[in-house]
Amino acid sequence: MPSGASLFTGWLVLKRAPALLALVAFSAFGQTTHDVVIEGYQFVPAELTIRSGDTVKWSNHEKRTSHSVLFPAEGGQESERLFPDESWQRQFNQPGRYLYHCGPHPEMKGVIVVE
Ligand SMILES: [Cu+2]
Repeated sequence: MPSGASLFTGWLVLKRAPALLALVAFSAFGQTTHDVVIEGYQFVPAELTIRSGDTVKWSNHEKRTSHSVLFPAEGGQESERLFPDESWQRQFNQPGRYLYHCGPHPEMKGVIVVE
């Protein structure tokens, strides 16, 4: 990889896209938050890929059903029960596949892939 070429490309990005630069800086500090909606007894999206340091926020959009987010591989670590319009968030700092399901409804499954 010729370093001159990548330097040149980087310079172009810096010059042309301050908004993109801001986005990259935002990600570099691990402050990107991704949304997962809980609706119709489903996690949407069921599979989500994020970067190490990112945060995932689960929001319950049901009319009257409460849910939770439970990670069986981590000793059953579970969020508090989320009632309609409540949310819960977790930051992921280690790469891996984090399978989870809803505590009261184990058939509701999801996975967070941390790269
Ligand atoms: Cu549930």
